[in-house]
Amino acid sequence: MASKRGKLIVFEGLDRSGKSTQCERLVTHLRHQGQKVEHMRFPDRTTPIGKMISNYLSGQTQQEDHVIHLLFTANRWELAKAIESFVKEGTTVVVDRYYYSGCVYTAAKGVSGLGLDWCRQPEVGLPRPDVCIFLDIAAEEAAKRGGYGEERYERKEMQDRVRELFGELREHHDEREDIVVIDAGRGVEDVEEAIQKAAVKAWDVVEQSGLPLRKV
Ligand code: FDM
Ligand code: MG
Repeated sequence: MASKRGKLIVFEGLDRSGKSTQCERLVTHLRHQGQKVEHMRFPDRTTPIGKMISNYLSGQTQQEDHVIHLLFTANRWELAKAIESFVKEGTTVVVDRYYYSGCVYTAAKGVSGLGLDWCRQPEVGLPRPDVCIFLDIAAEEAAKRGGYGEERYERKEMQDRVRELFGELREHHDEREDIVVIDAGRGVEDVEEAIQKAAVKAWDVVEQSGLPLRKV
């Protein structure tokens, strides 16, 4: 059989929605099936830009809102070629947060001129996910899971707005066809099963259509 490209699978959701746990579970599951899988997360705090982002999130430094937005985007661009190469050589890339978070978290600040459309522009041209699995949970439910941490954005009002904006992205923007909503308020195993089903479906679409990796 001709060598197949890898898939680009993204997880999104509020803080404490279970993204990291479910990402790891899917990675493990796919590897057990014999797939080559690379696990990434954004922000990738290990690069120089990622360190600036991390310092901003922890409150150690301040950044102008456009600037931090563009740093988050730049952090994706610095790994865009790597993602493309992995996918091309047959490795599936599973990503914990991507440009959807980039758009909604900045837009949720409510700064004049920084709406979803503006926020999305610098993301245009990045590798486009084959599927974005959105783990849906209300901010109150998420907060019950051990509470939020100390980082910037980990506040109820911000999380509520983020959830609303994820909804807007799903309804009105080009992203909508990529996003699969999974009810993340259930037990870990149930959520995992729903994710695997969504992943298989997206996987089959790519295999059957021979769809190349697209761009945002
Ligand atoms: N975040 C994440 C953004 O504001 N923009 C982005 O582009 C990305 C990828 O950073 F509050 C926010 C979302 C979250 C914070 O993310 C740190 P993790 O997943 O909690 O490390
Ligand atoms: Mg966090």
